[in-house]
Amino acid sequence: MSHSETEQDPTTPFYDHPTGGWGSIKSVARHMGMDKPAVGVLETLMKQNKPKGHMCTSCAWAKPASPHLAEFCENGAKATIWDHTRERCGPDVLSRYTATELRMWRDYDLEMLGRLTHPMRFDASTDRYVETTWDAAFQAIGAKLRTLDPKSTVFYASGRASLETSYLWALFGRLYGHNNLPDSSNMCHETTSVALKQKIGAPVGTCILDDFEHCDMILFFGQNTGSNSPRFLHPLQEARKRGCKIVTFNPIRERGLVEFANPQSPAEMLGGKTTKISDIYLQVKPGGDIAAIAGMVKHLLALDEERGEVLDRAFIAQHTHDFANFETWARNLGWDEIEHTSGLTRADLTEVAEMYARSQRVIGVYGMGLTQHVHGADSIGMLVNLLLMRGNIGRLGAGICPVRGHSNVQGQRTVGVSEKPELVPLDRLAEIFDFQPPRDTGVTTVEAAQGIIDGDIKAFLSLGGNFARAIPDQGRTDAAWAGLELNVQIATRLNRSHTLVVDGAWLLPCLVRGEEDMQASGPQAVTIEDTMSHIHGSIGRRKPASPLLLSEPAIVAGIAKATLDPNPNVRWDDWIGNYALIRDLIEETYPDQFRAFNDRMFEPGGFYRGNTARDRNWKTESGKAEFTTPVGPSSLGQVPGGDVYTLVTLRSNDQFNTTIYGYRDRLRGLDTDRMIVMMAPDEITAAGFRDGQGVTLVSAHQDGTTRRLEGLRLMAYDLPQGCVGAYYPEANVLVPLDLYDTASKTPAFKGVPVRIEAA
Ligand SMILES: Nc1nc2c(c(=O)[nH]1)N[C@H]1C(S)=C(S)[C@@H](COP(=O)(O)OP(=O)(O)OC[C@H]3O[C@@H](n4cnc5c(=O)[nH]c(N)nc54)[C@H](O)[C@@H]3O)O[C@H]1N2
Ligand SMILES: Nc1nc2c(c(=O)[nH]1)N[C@H]1C(S)=C(S)[C@@H](COP(=O)(O)OP(=O)(O)OC[C@H]3O[C@@H](n4cnc5c(=O)[nH]c(N)nc54)[C@H](O)[C@@H]3O)O[C@H]1N2
Ligand SMILES: [Mo]
Repeated sequence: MSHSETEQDPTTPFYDHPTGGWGSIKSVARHMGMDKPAVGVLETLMKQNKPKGHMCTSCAWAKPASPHLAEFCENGAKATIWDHTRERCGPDVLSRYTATELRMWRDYDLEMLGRLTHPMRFDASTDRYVETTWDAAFQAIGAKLRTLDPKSTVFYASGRASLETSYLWALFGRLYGHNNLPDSSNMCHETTSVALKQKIGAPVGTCILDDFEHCDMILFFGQNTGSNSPRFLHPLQEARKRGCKIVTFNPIRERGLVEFANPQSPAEMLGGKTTKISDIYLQVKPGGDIAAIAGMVKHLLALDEERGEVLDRAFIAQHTHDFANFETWARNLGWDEIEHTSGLTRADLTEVAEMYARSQRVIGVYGMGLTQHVHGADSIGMLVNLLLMRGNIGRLGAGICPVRGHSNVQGQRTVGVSEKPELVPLDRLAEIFDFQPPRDTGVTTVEAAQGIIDGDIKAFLSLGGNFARAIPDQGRTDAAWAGLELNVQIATRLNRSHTLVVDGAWLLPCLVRGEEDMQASGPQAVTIEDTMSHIHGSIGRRKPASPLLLSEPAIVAGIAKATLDPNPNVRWDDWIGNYALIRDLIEETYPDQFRAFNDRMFEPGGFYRGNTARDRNWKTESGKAEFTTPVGPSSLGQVPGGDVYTLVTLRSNDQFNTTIYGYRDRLRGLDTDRMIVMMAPDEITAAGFRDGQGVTLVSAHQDGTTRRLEGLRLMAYDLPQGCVGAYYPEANVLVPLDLYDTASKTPAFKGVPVRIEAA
């Protein structure tokens, strides 16, 4: 089950084409029929991710300086089609349904109502949204916020809003008086921000696209490229063709990492040819990555002892700290424990270690498979340890490459959307805007949810996203939502979070990135930061879905103006009239990273804001890169036993987070109602069940709370022993709110203990 010579997987009922190939284009075409795209969407797509075009609202993958003719992928196209649907969800549509009814709808059906067109107020007496005006909304929200303790309010952001909007959002929060600025990144790569900061002194990845042209090995941990960052498949395919080795660690054999057909290459498309992507594919147990890497580390130490020159001793001496402790820890580990916890064999792990020892330039890539575990920070730490052993950070063709999620999630943190005041230049803000910024730590996403449950949080303002549906312990917060005094949702389409309402809920519809944003000084551009710290300008050219829509910066400014006392240094109207002034403020706040911001924003490939770790300048406690050693009784990771399984919550190929585009998980060969539990066929039998049987998943987390998800069906699927898979967000009721990475509070969405009951 572990090695990868590719054959048709017998447990995938149908599988038409490899990712990137005709299958993708067909899927997009089918999709277009389904969601009624507005006219001209194909033209919009052809400009996507190109200078003077708009930057895709799907993933955060880098945008190359020389874009392909069509620099978009299947999922980027879906995102654009979704944004530019012909369907409208205006007051006429919303007046037909009560919130109580809408709450019962599927995520897909809510969003299928189409683009929101009017500002709406929730009227508790009729249990419906009713039309309002922008001015009424701003004044009422401002008046309410003025009566509340700022610390009892939360300003959540989902990683899509531009740098300009995000900067204003964070500034508004601080001028108002709190650092309660959690972000979707708290559920995602917060583990990265915390772990990489501690290890190498920079909270983001060190690689840029150029590195992928020079590496000779790539180690892939828990990142599903084919579905979640498909444009990454091009550099991967190129690397493979150069002879670069690729090794993947993932419990599931994800198609995009097995093989790939390039839609930009007529020869591959017409010839039905594909490139094999992974040389070795290891189906590690969920949470078994620390053990897997530890096995490789052990073998490297042995090899170095045997033949020398395997470790980069000069680099270790000059650039790292605490190697000796780490070495002792690794030497003392037993292979039995490593094999048991990782689910992989010593032979496989030593083979990968030998390959690593032969390679000169190695990149470690990772995603949610590492970050969303209770020991997520330790897993990232281990991958960095492995890279440091051979000096693979701060050198062309090598480095650590977290693949971020939302298209501007990294940028939001860069410009101040953070609950951690130590990451924000507060003194500078104090100087520029002449105020006393709050210095106390704000709430993370998990703490915000707990605050809503406990009644400590009175107001929730959401810059995009679908907080109530994306967080753990969905059910528990749903009920508590009614205790809020204010719920403000800035959004494009209706979702579950908009249906959990109280008197005092507002639904404020905004432009999407592809739409023209006209302000006093003319049409505006915005900027975003990709996963490789490059900043790109983005211009929307399409006619807005409704004349009543406002831009995100204008909505933030509208609420802020109605809330705050006047301050001569805070000029909301000027800033909204011309976003270049907001970029000037960003430059003034972060002069090293955003030098000449307005002049450079349309540089092909984006401008690089730099990364100290890439230059081997380690801004850590010791001034060096840190070797870290996992501690604690289950430092290698946990393996559930008896009747308890590790539940991994998964994205399908047909969704963007809680936005469900359709019910086909094409790359995994699944076409279902999403209410499935994937499980290894022999384990289904061993547990006394049968394929297709109706089951209920029950949380095995022992905290006295009952968590159950009924209406599921077992689905035989190629998974390691001891784990099951189910879709996010449907399975979020099973994820305990207090099950998170201890260092960063990122929920452990990939390591949820469950039991299976027959329905
Ligand atoms: N089309 C599309 N694109 C997206 C998104 C989307 O929903 N749809 N979401 C965006 C966002 S916000 C994010 S954060 C990213 C998410 O993108 P990814 O980081 O790829 O996240 P997931 O799809 O949740 O899971 C990643 C992989 O981890 C594997 N895995 C699970 N547990 C483990 C483990 O313990 N170890 C290892 N090694 N692997 C494991 C799973 O099998 C899966 O293949 O994608 C972004 N892009
Ligand atoms: N079980 C489980 N749970 C998870 C995860 C997991 O892997 N497993 N992944 C986690 C991760 S990585 C993330 S990032 C979070 C995602 O959490 P969120 O970012 O909060 O959720 P999304 O589903 O991305 O938000 C979708 C909504 O955003 C709104 N929207 C779309 N475009 C725009 C726009 O341009 N502007 C505005 N204002 N609104 C817009 C629409 O109304 C849409 O309904 O979920 C987390 N939850
Ligand atoms: Mo994410």
